[in-house]
Amino acid sequence: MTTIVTPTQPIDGQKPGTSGLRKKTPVFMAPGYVENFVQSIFDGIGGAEGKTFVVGGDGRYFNDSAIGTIIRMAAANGAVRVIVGQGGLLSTPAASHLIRKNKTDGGIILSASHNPGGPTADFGIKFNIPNGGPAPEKVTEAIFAATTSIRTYRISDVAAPDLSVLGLSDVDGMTVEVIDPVSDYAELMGTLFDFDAIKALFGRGFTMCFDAMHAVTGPYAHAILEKTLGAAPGTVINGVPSPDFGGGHPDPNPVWAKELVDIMMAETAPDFGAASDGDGDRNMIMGRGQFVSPSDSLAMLTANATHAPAYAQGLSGVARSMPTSQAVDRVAVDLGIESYETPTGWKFFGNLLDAGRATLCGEESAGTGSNHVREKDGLWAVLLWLNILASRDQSLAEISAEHWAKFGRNYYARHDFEAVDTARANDLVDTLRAALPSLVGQTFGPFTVASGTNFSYTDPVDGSVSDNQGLIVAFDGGSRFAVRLSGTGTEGATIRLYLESYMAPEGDLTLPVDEALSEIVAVAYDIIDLVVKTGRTEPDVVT
Ligand code: VG1
Ligand code: CO
Repeated sequence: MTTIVTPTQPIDGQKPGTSGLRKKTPVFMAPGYVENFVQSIFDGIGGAEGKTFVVGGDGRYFNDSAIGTIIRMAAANGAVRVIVGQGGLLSTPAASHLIRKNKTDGGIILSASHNPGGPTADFGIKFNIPNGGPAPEKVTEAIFAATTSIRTYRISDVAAPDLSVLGLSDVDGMTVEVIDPVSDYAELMGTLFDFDAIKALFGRGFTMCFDAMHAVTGPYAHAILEKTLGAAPGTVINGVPSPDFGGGHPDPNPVWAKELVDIMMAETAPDFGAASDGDGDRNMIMGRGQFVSPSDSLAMLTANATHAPAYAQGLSGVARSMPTSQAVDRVAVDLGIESYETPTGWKFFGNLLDAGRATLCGEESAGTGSNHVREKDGLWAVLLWLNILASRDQSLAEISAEHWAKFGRNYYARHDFEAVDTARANDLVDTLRAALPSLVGQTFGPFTVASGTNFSYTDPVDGSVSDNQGLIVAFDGGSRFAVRLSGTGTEGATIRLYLESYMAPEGDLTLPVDEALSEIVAVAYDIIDLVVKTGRTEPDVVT
């Protein structure tokens, strides 16, 4: 029954990236690593005394043990209550909802999202603030500063409770409440969407496949899609969370969700397909024989959101991350609403959502969400699509064809070059940045450079400035490419090259994406001097 004050030393590299601290699992499992970072979270937010936190994760290897440490440290730091998902499970959007619903002081979410899990794979910890969203930069900077000066951490010697048992227990005077991870979230979804219309859709014989990718959304999808909405048993595949995600990458894109892609491309494909990632905040949307790019999905959801009760009164505005295609901007113009372009990472949407300036937000990386929580939300996106399909009573193919016929089509792809030598990746970015002014006005193949931008964002709500958020080369006519380095990787540098080619409504709207992008890919590779700078000729992953 005592708090132990343990001496420690700062550990290098505990700097949160795009979405919290992500490292290889063995790094997190090293003595003192979790302890140092968690103590730094508490120190960085002005202490834990008297506070309440939500704690949960995506169930990956080391999730339960890290949660036990966090509970004992929260108690020793004077927290009064910790709400934790049964089995240590909480999807990221469900955690965001619980933080808001219970008016807590924030939450600690354990996940490396779409990265693989296991003893030699990836792990992550991030802190979310009381609005339910990822800590903004000023908070992550304070946490990082604390990691560089830490001298002690506090931990209780009382064991953490058994997380498989629902209910209340006491750890050194702090209440631990183990809750069902699904029920609050499922109830929230019921308030946003027309569940009766979706039930009727399934009642009409509509079929669907949801791939939970052995990750956290399995229990949520079973409860909502199959039990509540009446989707046929077996609609959810890979629905039992496993610590190593069945040995795969729980990344919902055509590369890693190949099982779903094969199902959706088969002659016997269901009407609708979807997948979510490790921690449940990403989504992939497919129709029969058709993949919908996340950027297009954001645009189509924005154009059709009023079909769902929560958005029936219209949207206040929409926000997308810089590399996300400009498709949604055209919809915003049509709707007469504001559109915002933010840096990569959900933390930049928080102020816009809190201020009521944006209702929907999205990223090209399969993230879409709304003001119902402060994280992107995979199942929410699936349910909004289902609500729209039910209400319009048209196929996804019909809806997307009509969309492109009205707005034109932003053909889009992202090329990732992984585990590039960090010095070479930095040199590529530095060289392009320096060349940006001189590119303007030059012609490359069919493209003339309209602008070259080192993207900087001034938050319209609090005025904070985030510089160096990626490089954009835009061409006359609306096509463009962007380059930035990943802030979630755990090995070397990952170069992300985002490619977008706009086709007006009178052009060919049904081209294969790689064909539509072939010229801009060649021009982009040439301008960034890819082969010379990296030694690579092919991307590792195309999404
Ligand atoms: C990636 C994506 C970004 C996303 C982030 C976290 O970041 O590009 O859009 O917000 O992952 O998503 P980066 O810095 O590697 O490009 V998740 O689902 O990991 O919480
Ligand atoms: Co994720």
